[in-house]
Amino acid sequence: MKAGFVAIVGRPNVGKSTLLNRLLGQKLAIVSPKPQTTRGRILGIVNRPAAQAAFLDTPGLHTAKGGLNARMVQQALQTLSDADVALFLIEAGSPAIDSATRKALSQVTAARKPTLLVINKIDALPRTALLPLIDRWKDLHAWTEIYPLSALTGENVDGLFDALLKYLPEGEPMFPAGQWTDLSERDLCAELIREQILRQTEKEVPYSTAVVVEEFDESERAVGPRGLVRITASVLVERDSQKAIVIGKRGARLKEIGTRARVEIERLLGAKLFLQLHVRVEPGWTQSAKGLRRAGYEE
Ligand SMILES: Nc1nc2c(ncn2[C@@H]2O[C@H](COP(=O)(O)OP(=O)(O)OP(=O)(O)O)[C@@H](O)[C@H]2O)c(=O)[nH]1
Ligand SMILES: [Mg+2]
Repeated sequence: MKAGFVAIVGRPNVGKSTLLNRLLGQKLAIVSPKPQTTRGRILGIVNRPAAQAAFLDTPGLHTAKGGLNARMVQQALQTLSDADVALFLIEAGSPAIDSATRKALSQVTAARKPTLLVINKIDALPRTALLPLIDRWKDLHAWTEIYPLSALTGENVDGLFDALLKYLPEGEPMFPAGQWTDLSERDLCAELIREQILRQTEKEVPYSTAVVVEEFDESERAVGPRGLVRITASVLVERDSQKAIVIGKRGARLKEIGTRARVEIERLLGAKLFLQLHVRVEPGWTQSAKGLRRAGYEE
């Protein structure tokens, strides 16, 4: 029996969360076209007949100047140092290796873990471009393996799982067979609401927004054929102008955010959802310890 932790690390937006969801075969981590979507460590457990791999999705490694962003990078590096194996994700077709990428690489080197280089998004690359890309990357670190795949289409993802099994330690499963994550339904729901805000707002608004579930009422969850869950959530922003954007003209934006999040949450919970959203200004919450706590980002 093999069992261990696999950290998924890399620069923002390379597809780490998409890969986690693909490995799990269901949606756990939120995904968006904007960088810095993931804000914390996300555990997803995959069981196979003779193996348990506990994948840890992480926030993208970037240059952070304090506050929420520094906390995100810190969590990614901590997760990397706790893991047995690392997957360093890059995206095919990304331009020259810039200084931020070099820094991320040096952080992986410092962690001294067996590390596979995973080249994601090969669906978006002409096949002839892959070999030059591998050439450019192969000597930048002592990779245990180099693995091109597409997290979006699933191409080569099963092969990745088999490839990393050999680097997992021998051991009994760490989590019971039915467990797939350690996130509560409450936190998952907050994330699904935040995902819609990321997708439906622009500029700095996504980065100034947090979602806190204030009330999660399951008293009618077992009632009727599908049951009902009632959620009241606060959307935190940093400024009045951002509040106006999130609410939109006559509340249209907030309504759309709620409608789309509801579809996703009902799928997750297997119940009907009654969702109430309130927008609250919490000045500069991303920059202070107190603000981070209020937004649900405990130390
Ligand atoms: N074409 C293509 N797009 C992909 C692939 N994997 C992910 N994407 C897209 O890349 C964008 C970022 O994906 P995420 O999974 O959120 O990336 P991430 O690395 O988790 O990003 P952060 O959490 O911000 O660090 C999304 O628009 C995805 O749909 C892939 O294999 N091919
Ligand atoms: Mg992510």
